[in-house]
Amino acid sequence: MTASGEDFTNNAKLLAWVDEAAGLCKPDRIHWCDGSQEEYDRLCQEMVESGTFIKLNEQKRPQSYLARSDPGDVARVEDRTFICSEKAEDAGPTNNWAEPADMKRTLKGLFDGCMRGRTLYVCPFSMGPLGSPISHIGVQITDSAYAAVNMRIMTRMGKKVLEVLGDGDFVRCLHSIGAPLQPGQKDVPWPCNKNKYIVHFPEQRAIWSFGSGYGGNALLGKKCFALRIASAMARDEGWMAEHMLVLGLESPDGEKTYIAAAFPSACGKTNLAMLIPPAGFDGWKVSTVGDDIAWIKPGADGRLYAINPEAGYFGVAPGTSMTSNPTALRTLTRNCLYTNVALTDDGDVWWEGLDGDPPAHAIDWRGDDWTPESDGLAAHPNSRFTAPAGQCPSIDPAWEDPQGVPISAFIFGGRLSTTFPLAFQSFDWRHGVYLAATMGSEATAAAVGQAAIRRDPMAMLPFCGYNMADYWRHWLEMGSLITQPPLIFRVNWFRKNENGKFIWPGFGENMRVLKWIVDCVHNRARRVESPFGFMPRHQDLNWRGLDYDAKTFYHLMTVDRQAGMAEADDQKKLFERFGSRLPKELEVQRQRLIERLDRAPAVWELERQ
Ligand code: TSX
Ligand code: MN
Repeated sequence: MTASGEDFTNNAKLLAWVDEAAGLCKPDRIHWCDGSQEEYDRLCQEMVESGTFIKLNEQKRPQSYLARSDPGDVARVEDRTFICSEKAEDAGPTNNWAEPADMKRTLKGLFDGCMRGRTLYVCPFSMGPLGSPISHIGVQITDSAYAAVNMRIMTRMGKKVLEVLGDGDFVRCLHSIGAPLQPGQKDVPWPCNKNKYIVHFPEQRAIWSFGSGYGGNALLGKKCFALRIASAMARDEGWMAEHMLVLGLESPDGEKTYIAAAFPSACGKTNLAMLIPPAGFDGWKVSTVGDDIAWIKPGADGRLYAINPEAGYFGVAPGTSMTSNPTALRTLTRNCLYTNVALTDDGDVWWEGLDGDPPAHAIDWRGDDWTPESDGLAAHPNSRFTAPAGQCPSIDPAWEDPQGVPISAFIFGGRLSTTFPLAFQSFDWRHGVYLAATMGSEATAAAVGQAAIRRDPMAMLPFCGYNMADYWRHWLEMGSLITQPPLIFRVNWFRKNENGKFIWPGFGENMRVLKWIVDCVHNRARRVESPFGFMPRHQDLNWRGLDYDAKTFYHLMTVDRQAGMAEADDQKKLFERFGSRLPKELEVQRQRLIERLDRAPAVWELERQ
């Protein structure tokens, strides 16, 4: 017996929307997801039978599965991602814009009959703990069972969400892989369409995604809803949707401090969220609230409170190891989904960077035989794990607190081999917003030794659902709205010396910087003023357990006047893209940096302060 929508909800808007979508997509069947373990297990089993999933060795990886995507469907597609606001200026120069009515016509053409021969799954989900005043509800319609089971890990999904929804409103998330089946046509393991569209209608709070089954293109609660649509909701409603990890730091005395941090891709965000304090930090505990997205609202006490809207980690697998992130590896021991990693002969998973010797033989992400002598990679560089957050050993006790956790500091960091020191604090909120807005990260260019800075303001460049200049204005306004704004810091774990070697050991040693930030929060840190911001001296950090001399540290903290000027000059190109929409305050801050550098020696040395 198949249940109909009325067995799940009386929400007239939802029933009407599902009817409308089904009328357009013309699926063979409709399945309302109840979110139960039985349903999850059944969908996984059906995907094993259809060839989409491979069940991993039950002894080595209990209740875990591997999927291999189509080689043309391996990542988010930024050039196919659109923000369809009524006015092009409201999407801004950093987003692709299309006229909403035009785009709707195009999409309706593509979605017409796109689910023939398939099942339409209705997945009601909550971003954030059920019933939290910071949470919001979405419903994803999808013809991908892979998306449905991933959504069950990444969000709170199913019947219980509909009870909370009642007759309220929700974000409409319509997804199709765009691969209808003719009667009798044999399916493939990863159906998708070459023609892809990831489309957001921020004013209607709606998402239409066509042609891809992968990651952020298909799990619409994550980047599409929790960042692009939510950032527009947050602007309208006075809160913040940010591309940030949230972690807790507990001192040996039990003093708890929460920090949120934004980094562009390839900076090791998940590693920082799950950091293990090094030797010399006995009694200190780091706990994980979230590794990717934070929804942040002002509380009655004038502080900002954050929740992690997600319920799982959709992390990059390659590079995850006992040295980079033992906590993640312990999270991955069971109940996980893997996409585009390698399969070993004993039914386990493997990826480049994992500890130990590579397997003598494996099946690579394309499904071909692989040995260490093979030319290509065994795991795709963007291969992923989907893991339930609740089984992370460092999960914070308050990670599902509906009130969220109070944020005391924001950290912004890029991957910068020159110019930027390890850590500094902004002079105030507005200077901090400027430091975040001008954040950049290096993408190694084709030319050898050349590294181009890609500006990635607040790590939101691909994820801001409206004009980035308006987003900066919103950040500036949030600072005046709250009486106890978090302190703002910039960090850079990636500065290199003349020999191209990393000066800072990174990873767990970053705890030394985090502790200084905690000391700043509680007004017990010594800081000195540099042209960039407030800095710690060597004696202001705890060096117990690490042999790191003052000379190397001061080298790491140097501010080169010429490099700083070149940076300030380059920032101008970013600001100019926004014309008159740029908040004046940001240009004021840039001028002030130039003035401070003008007054500084050619090489500003912390040592001399
Ligand atoms: O994740 C990283 N973090 C943050 C950890 C909490 N990575 C991994 C690269 C990003 C995906 C880092 N890589 C970090 C870092 O802090 N730092 C570096 C650079 C680095 C790489 C290797 C060494 C040191 C620094 N090795 C040795 O010093 C032996
Ligand atoms: Mn991310």
